[in-house]
Amino acid sequence: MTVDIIHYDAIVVGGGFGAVRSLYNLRKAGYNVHGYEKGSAIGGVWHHNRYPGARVDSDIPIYQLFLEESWDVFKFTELYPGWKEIQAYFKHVDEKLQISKDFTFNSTVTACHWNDASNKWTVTSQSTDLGEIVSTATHIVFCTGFAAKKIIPQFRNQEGYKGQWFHTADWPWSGVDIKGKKVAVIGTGASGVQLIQEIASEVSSLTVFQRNINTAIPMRQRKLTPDAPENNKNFAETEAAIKKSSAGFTWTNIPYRYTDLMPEERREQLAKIYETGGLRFVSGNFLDAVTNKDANKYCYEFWKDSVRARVKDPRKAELLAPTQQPYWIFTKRPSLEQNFYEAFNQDNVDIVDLRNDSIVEFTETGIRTTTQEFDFDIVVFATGFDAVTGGFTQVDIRGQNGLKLSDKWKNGTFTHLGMTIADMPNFFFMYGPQGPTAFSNGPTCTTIQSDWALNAINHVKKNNLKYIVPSAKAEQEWRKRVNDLCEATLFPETKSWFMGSNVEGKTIEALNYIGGIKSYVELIDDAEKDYSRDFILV
Ligand code: N01
Repeated sequence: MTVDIIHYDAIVVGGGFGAVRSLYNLRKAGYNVHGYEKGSAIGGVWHHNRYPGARVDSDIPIYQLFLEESWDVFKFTELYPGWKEIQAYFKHVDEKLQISKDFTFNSTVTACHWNDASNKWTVTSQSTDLGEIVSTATHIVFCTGFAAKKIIPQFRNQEGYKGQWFHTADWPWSGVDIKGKKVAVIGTGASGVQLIQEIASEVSSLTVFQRNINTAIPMRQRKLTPDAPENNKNFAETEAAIKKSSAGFTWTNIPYRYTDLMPEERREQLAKIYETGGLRFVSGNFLDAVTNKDANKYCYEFWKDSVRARVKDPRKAELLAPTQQPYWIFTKRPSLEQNFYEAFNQDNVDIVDLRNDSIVEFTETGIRTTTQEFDFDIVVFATGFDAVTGGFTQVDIRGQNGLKLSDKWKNGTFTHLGMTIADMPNFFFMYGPQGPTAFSNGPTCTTIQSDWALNAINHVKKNNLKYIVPSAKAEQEWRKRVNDLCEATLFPETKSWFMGSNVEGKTIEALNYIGGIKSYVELIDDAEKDYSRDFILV
């Protein structure tokens, strides 16, 4: 039996903010577009990350789709909504915009191959319901986000462990009964922090395996009523503000360098942003907080003193906020926390310092370290992701002349504008490598990038082109720009997923554009004024 292969003008891969906006944009512009998503509904990371306590750390009103048609109708109940509310929001968006009707869910894209003769992409996906699905497309809009490939470290005898275990990004839909259980959490990134503070009071014991500290910042969560200003902002003003921002927020930075201020002014400025809460303390800090070591040390000292005042046991306090600054603050992603540090004041919560006591192996009943043995009912891997590039290289993507993307990026990532790739015609991606990604919230970054992709696709159509693809030169220049910007900061000195250094063997490089949203918007706007400058148009 032969099955007809369906051809689309564009295929969208993924189901999060970027995919929803891209699909909606393209459909509205008259394209025949279809989406494939591994999960059973739209939502992206919010569909997959359902661990207890998972919540966003960008505040309302900015953490939503900037589509007029869906704006102002959904009223959030918290400034920083949890995963259930964000899933409900996506459901609302779906009812309003009918996104799902153009999606195949439970379907993981495994290959995208460009055909040089037909100038089409062949997309293969594996569906849990329908088996292998093959379709073709003129354009691909790849929206798998930066956290599509989990890291589950392999310890000796892990398979011999008889208890339950999960990665945070794979929390069972049916939930996990953690009440009264002995639980281990490995990892103290954003996922670990959120999980730990949420479950600490429910479990009988919680053992946190910490390798590096998280310099977590107070979230200062609050409830929102439907009438709250955050639920009723002017749509156009908010969108305009985020596009001129540094990190996709509506607030402005401290307009001073550390060196511009007197000691008492420094403290006053820091205290103000710390008290307001949220990521202001991270990306709205002194202008030189990640370039000037003295400024950075000052911020660390401020943060450390604040945390230590909250943790009663001096041993735990020293592990959570060490006297000696362990790395440049802000060069690993700080989380927002609610009662994370107070959780360690409970007798049932303890920390194992993996820098002095490493995990030797799993046993049938738990974990053995160099100095201790533990029994656990549940082990949670809050161990993060092969971030930013892993979601691309785990798919068999092949461009012109059969070039495999994973080969092309073997010794370093090359893109143009963090949205297009030489040798990969009509291929657009967002919230991925060399874009603002880690230094922007998702809705902001994907709003800007999906609109740019739409314009490029329109350009191809309007000019009767077969394809658009960046030149190798443009790509080399963009890579240099991204890496030069990062080199001028303290980021390269820290091991983190920002630099690819959380994955053994991965190239250490700047994976994100660090120049801020405003300058990024200027650069990509400029690029579309004359595509022929940096792109090959055929
Ligand atoms: O992952 P991570 P994440 N043995 O990579 C440790 C976003 N996010 O899922 O620091 C022992 O940050 C690792 O230790 P170290 C957000 O952008 C957002 O938490 O490498 N430990 C680290 O502590 C975030 O940055 C939200 O020394 C091991 C942890 O595991 C990004 O996603 C919520 C280990 C991994 O931390 C990733 O966050 C959640 C090993 N072998 C996530 N391997 C919100 O919106 C790793 N670790 C709030």
